Amino acid sequence: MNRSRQWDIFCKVIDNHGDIGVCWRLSADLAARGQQVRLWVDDASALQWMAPAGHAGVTVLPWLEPLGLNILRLDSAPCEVLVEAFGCDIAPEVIAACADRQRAGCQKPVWINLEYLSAEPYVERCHGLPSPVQRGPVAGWSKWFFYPGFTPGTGGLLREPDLMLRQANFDRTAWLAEQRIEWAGQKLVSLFCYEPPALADLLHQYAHAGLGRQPVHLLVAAGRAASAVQAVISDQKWLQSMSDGLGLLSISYLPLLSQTDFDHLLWACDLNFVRGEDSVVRALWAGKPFVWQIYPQDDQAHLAKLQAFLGLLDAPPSLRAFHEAWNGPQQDLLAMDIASWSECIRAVRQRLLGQPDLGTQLLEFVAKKS
Ligand code: TRH
Repeated sequence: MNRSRQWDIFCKVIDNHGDIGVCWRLSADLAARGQQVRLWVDDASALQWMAPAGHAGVTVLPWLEPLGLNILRLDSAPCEVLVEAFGCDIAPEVIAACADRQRAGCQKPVWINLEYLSAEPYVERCHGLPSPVQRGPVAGWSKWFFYPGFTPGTGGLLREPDLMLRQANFDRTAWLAEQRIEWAGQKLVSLFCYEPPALADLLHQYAHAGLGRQPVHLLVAAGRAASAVQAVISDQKWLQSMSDGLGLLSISYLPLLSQTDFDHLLWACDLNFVRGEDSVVRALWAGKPFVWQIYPQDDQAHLAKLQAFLGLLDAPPSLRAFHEAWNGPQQDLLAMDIASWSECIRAVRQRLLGQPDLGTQLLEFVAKKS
């Protein structure tokens, strides 16, 4: 059923790293399962640090308009599966090339519209539905909506087959030494966020009270998280509130890590702050307590998405309240009840591990629709 197929995955980078992060992870996962993948992306620059070694079976191609000579690759290895990530419209030349090949007697490709992740109920309703193409060279074909998700009625979550084994064999002390992170046994907390208004309060809490009264070593991700922390600790008003310097808090600023090392970071920490679509799933698999800063949308649609996610977690009241504060306009945070958060995340992880992952489900879906 899972014979090797030629996949063409299309990705437009809107902002941040989630679009390319998900598309790369999916490409690498499919290739590791014996599939051939061409990843067409309009801005591949982040792959230099996210996936410096590339992956056998994945070819990254620039998605420029028009596609020019690269389109010829579709002749040498015709497309069998088209994946349009997050509603990006696939280049018309590609569709035209697929139509030509079908007229020449080839099978039409399975066309997948890979959607954003949400725990909201519409996901189960819409997963797997067809969207007939009305016009153009492929009128009458269907695109299939494929929704990642957290319940058995959805497309599942990206989870490489060897992930749990790698995690079980992970050596935190060795990894920290490799990263040249000086660690003297403090609680390790990773921070990957946008600019949460409550960040100043979080740093204040850690400096004064640590985490459960123990010193905290904060590992700050490169980019917006690092800039946000630096903005807080260089603020005069904040500094004045810190009579003892940083007290129980120490900070390391990380370089941009590969996706593999980003996972290692989440496995190494006692608490993870993550953001966006991809890192929240990785935090779930890490199985450590975490706090999610959801990607904010102008129409506030993210707030319903956040509530649905907290419902899915069956989050204890303190985890719910903390998320609301971390994602809201307020500046004050509440206490962190790490023990109950750990229990909650471990239970969800266990449940999710019992469901088929996204790569497995996608392969089955494509085999059925071929
Ligand atoms: O970067 P993000 O905020 O991306 C966002 C969200 O996905 C959002 O839902 C989407 O709509 C928007 O992009 C367009 O967060 P996310 O999704 O966690 O993606 C970050 C990726 O970067 C993830 O694959 C992990 C990776 N990463 C590394 O590989 N190394 C690093 O050092 C860091 C900080 C991140």
